[in-house]
Amino acid sequence: MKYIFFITLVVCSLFCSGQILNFSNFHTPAQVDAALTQLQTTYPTKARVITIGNSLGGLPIKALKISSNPLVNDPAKGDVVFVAEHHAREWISVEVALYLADQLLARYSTDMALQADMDNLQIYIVPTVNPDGYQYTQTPANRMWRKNRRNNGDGTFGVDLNRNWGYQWGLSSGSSSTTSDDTYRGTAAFSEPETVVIRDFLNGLTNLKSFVSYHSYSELYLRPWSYTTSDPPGETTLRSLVQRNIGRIASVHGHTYTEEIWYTSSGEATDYVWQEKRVAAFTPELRPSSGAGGGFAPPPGEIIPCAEENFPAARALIHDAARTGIWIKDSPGDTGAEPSTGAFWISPDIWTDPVDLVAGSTVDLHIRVRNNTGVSQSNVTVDAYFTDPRIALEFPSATSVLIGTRTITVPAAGTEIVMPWTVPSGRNSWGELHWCVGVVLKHADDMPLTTVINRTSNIACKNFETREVISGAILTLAATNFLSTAAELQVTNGNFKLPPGFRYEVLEKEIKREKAPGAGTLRKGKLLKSTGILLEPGESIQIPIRISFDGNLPDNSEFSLQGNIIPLVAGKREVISNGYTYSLKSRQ
Ligand code: 0X9
Ligand code: ZN
Repeated sequence: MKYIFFITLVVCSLFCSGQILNFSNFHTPAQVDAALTQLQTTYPTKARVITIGNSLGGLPIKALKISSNPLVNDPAKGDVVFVAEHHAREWISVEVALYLADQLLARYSTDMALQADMDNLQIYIVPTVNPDGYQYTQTPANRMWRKNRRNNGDGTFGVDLNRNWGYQWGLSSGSSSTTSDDTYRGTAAFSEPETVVIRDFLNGLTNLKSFVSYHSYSELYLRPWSYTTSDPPGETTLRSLVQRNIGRIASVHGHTYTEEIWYTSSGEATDYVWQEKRVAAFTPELRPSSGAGGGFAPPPGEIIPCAEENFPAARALIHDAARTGIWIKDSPGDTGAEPSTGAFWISPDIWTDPVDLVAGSTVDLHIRVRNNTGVSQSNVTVDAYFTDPRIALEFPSATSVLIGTRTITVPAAGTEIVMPWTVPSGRNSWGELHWCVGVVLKHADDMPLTTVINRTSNIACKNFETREVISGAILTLAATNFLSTAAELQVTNGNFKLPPGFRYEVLEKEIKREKAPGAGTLRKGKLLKSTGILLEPGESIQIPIRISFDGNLPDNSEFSLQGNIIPLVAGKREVISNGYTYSLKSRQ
């Protein structure tokens, strides 16, 4: 009877949850090694244990590579990296990493959406960044050790590996130079083999998409920057990922992780990754929420619920890294593959109507949103920005300006949206009339993991030349007399009341006239008066008009120059009909 019960349990663990590893207690270092080997043995075609380097004490730093062909590096696939236990005492981070590996492998064969995502990726899971420290904390007296086991040569031990990374290393506000301190940063950036191993491993990947560094505790979901409370470039992109992931975590057991931490840390892992790679890099601080829940040593019963709630957030990042469902072209030849190749500032999916961009005028900005998921996708956010491309080609950035945001449903065939854009006045930082419009597409299930345009199918940009309206600017009014009779062209200010201080002047001496091919004999045009010009049939004219105004035009003041073509009785200045009018408008 006992025997049958045992078999039932085994069958259920294999076929019900698919879980292979045992999470009833924290894994010792030897058990972590055994667990990785067990996953490789169970899934030989999907999982491979690789040693990516050694700790200071000579212990291997291992990664489990999960991929449809783990023995081969496939540069076409995206790389996603999860690491845990920079800090020795943060044992639950090891468990969350192992559980993630176990579940990804277990679900691969039955969850077709996950399988499709995993087939596009190489996922690397490093459960113990700091094996020396992890080993050290196995002795109960050392359970609260945080750092690695560097002999600092002054009777103290340990460098805080999460203060040893090379971006903004050494700031006294976020790390310590005192060797005995828990946040001792080391003698130099990357002085420690453990941070070097992870850094070099990341540098060796061809297509890094995202990086997660698990810590505990407090139930937070942190993003860069860590060294400062200022926002990083790409803040909006990172924040929407954080909020989406927090939502996923909360949906499992109702634990709402928060976004903010109350102190700064410099030389932190995800700061380096965001700065150097511009790929989504997060520091989840796992269970418990406070010291009352056990702090760094929560009861083992917390392992499974903590790992369960963090799985969907990791799963979502994996989906973002693998899919190009909602997308926009970087260039005419872009197929949606990441990264796109060639020029990435010429998106055919971003254009304006009219094409002519007079500074301060409001034009229609058109955006084509593509969908290759085969089904309609709702709640897709489209954010459009413009920016000075000589400062940063990043959307958003500290210098980009939001043009508009729309939340739309994208049918399977894709869609086109239009929003008004007030063309920037003035010149960029290089003195050019040259601006870039960037579009960011976000869907809860398909987010950009980077702000690097050609590395995500969710972001595209297009460079535009503008025309400045400044006092003294010359606009050209062009007209052709398509009538079979001579006509008079009059230039007026239409029905608009010109803003105070605004003037225009027709530059009569610079008028250019030409006969259209096939039109009748060209007679030298005669100026009837300063704004009335005789046009023969088929004759075209370009009239330069200098506009000027005192000071700045008030916001949104409109002016319009109107050309009226009035057919005349041959040889006489006698109006036949009202003719037609057209106009040149702007707004500032
Ligand atoms: O201090 C740390 O290194 C992390 N907290 S812990 O309690 N696990 O030591 C926080 C790192 C902060 N990171 C970001 N804000 N990205
Ligand atoms: Zn930590």
